[in-house]
Amino acid sequence: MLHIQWFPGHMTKALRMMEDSVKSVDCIIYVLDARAIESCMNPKFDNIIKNKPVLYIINKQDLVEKQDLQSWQKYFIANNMDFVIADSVSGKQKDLIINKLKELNKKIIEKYANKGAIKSVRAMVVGVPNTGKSTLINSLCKQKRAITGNRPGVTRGKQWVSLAEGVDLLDTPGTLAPAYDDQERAKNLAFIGSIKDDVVALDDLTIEMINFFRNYNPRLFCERYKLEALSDDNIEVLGQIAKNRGFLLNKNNYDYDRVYRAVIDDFRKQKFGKIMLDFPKDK
Ligand SMILES: Nc1nc2c(ncn2[C@@H]2O[C@H](COP(=O)(O)OP(=O)(O)OP(=O)(O)O)[C@@H](O)[C@H]2O)c(=O)[nH]1
Ligand SMILES: [Mg+2]
Repeated sequence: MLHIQWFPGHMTKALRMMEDSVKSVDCIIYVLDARAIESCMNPKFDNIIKNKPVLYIINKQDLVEKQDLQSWQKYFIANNMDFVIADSVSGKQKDLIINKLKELNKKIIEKYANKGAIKSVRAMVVGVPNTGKSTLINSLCKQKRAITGNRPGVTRGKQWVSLAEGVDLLDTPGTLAPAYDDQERAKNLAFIGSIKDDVVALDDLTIEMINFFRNYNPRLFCERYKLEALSDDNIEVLGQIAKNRGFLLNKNNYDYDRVYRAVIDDFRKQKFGKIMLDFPKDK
């Protein structure tokens, strides 16, 4: 069983900073990873964002199948949630996102315009770690202004970035919930690299991945590691992978650490294909 909890001091600080900064912004950009949309919803944000218009960015769309996103599109529409499906590395959705932001803040922009003033839209960008907040900001300003990286906890302080289109964006550090009663969510966040690997037991995480594939599609897993069938015995599966890959400490012992790393990296590098972990519960 996995027991994941990761809430370091910088996240407490970041949430406080967000509570403070939200007073001076017009709207929120809430960045979600398309592979685990539900798990990326952080209840800790609810209170912070409750009085502001929210634009959800379903990011990393390139990592899931288009048809899997359909149920989420329906869900967001049914719940009156504004959203854009995006892949921030490409930055193709720049105009769409800026237009949506202006649409969302139409009233206040018009109010200023009536007085002969130009209002720039101020948006705070929030999300759990590693969803692509800083990458999104860079794609919108077409410059590498915010630091990015494929691990959680890259952004530490707050950073304002101004776009020529009259939009100011506040980058914030990724933050998680202080505790996860629902370890299913925590597990999904660990799968997509939103929780630091140092705080997750890699052997447990790998076993959770094997269990996941046993349900999802055992054939995919077997093909990747050239297994005849997926045994019910997880330790046996780990041994078979080590044997087939030649991960040996010495003649008589498998190098299990290399097995863990291989399975987790393969998942994160889409070596099993495009996998969506969360689907909407209430439709
Ligand atoms: N495939 C794909 N990768 C993306 C996309 N957007 C961001 N990434 C990658 O996701 C990783 C995390 O991106 P960041 O922008 O640093 O994420 P962040 O949300 O700012 O992370 P923290 O600051 O740690 O909270 C990087 O390796 C990005 O290249 C996307 O749309 N598709
Ligand atoms: Mg960042």
